[in-house]
Amino acid sequence: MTQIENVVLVYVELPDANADQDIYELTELVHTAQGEIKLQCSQKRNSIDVNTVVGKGKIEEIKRLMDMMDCIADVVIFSCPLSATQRATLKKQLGCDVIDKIDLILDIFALRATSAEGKKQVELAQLSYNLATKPEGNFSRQGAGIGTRGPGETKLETNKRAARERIYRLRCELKEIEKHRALTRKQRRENNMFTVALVGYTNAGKSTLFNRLTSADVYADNKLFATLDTTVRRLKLPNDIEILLCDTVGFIKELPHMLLEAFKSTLEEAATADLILNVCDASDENVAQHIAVTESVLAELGAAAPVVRVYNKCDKLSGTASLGQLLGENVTSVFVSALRGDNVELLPEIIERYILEKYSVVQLKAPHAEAANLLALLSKYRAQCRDVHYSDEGVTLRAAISKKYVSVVAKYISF
Ligand SMILES: Nc1nc2c(ncn2[C@@H]2O[C@H](COP(=O)(O)OP(=O)(O)OP(=O)(O)O)[C@@H](O)[C@H]2O)c(=O)[nH]1
Ligand SMILES: [Mg+2]
Repeated sequence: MTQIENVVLVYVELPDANADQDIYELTELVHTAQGEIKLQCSQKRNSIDVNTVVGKGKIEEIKRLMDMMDCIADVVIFSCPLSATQRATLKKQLGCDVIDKIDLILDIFALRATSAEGKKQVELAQLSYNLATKPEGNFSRQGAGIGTRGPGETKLETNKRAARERIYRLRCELKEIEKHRALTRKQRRENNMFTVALVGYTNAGKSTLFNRLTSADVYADNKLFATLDTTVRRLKLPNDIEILLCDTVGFIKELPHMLLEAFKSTLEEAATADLILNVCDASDENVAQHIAVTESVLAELGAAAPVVRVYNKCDKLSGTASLGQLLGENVTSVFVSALRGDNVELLPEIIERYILEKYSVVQLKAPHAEAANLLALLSKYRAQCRDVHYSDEGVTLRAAISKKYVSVVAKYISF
């Protein structure tokens, strides 16, 4: 059982920041990491101080407030990334462990990781971040709270040399897992499976939608980063074409680069999908930013597939004012409530429309003498076959075949 920690939150408001939104998101992150905010301070600044992040006077004020507090703070969390120097200085001046938002996000990922691959990916990201930003001797917090936990509540390696060795080992192990994953992806492609990925900001409702579409039982919760591992399930479309639907890890603003790196192979599922459903929470006033973050991460991952925007949680929508501008954009969009099921049935139809741009669904018929030839052609050109019937006259079936190859079976098409 993880202990609740007392947290002091320090928000640095830089020009162009949206303070309310940033603080709300940070607060949610702290709660998700099982921290309780005892004190919250902020300062507007044009730039970050190289030693103390905020001004010296502000640090003294925070220290004073901390001393006045009844209960002792376990950790001070800064909203901006901290350098090794800043960490050392702040720890000394505040007399308390100091971490940043990236440590916090990594910590949540560590709490969430369940699969062997997920755990290795998170540990790799944590150790890489520690090596890059933490001074020796202050490499990790001394206690056992937010920012010190490795996946599965193991303690993270705190010795730099040992951490480097561990990173090397983790990279090797992940490379092996990635080989297997790449093979599965290749097999899927060879089987001509069309892949659709549910992608989007954390807590948008991807897993809820995934479960509703595929009758799966993926963990969905009102917590940030409920999902870390990609889950793939088959989904049958109205025309009987089968596709693979993937549920993926959620994104967040300023997603730590180490995490993107470490999760590259998992995220590859999204990046290599044939169609991407960008699921967003339409009832969140920051929906525009959430969409932009998701689409920029996808671009960074090199995803080239068309994107359909799925505006979820429409049951909570009171006015569409904040959505007006987005809806003017030239992107296919659909409004659903994954929780209630409203409009969810439209999604298979929309997916099918995209597939039918690439595939033709044809009814085929061949006499017995040519049946083997037809089936061999369909297999060679990786068509999906349905309703195969043998009768006295021969074989009839329905096939979804890539438009590129439909001419190959043209003589067998029957109407
Ligand atoms: N009101 C409402 N709540 C929803 C809807 N869809 C999902 N939720 C709730 O939103 C919360 C997050 O849902 P998840 O499905 O876990 O979201 P996710 O996008 O998979 O989140 P991560 O895995 O953390 O990225 C849960 O509490 C869901 O019950 C919806 O259509 N309406
Ligand atoms: Mg999820």
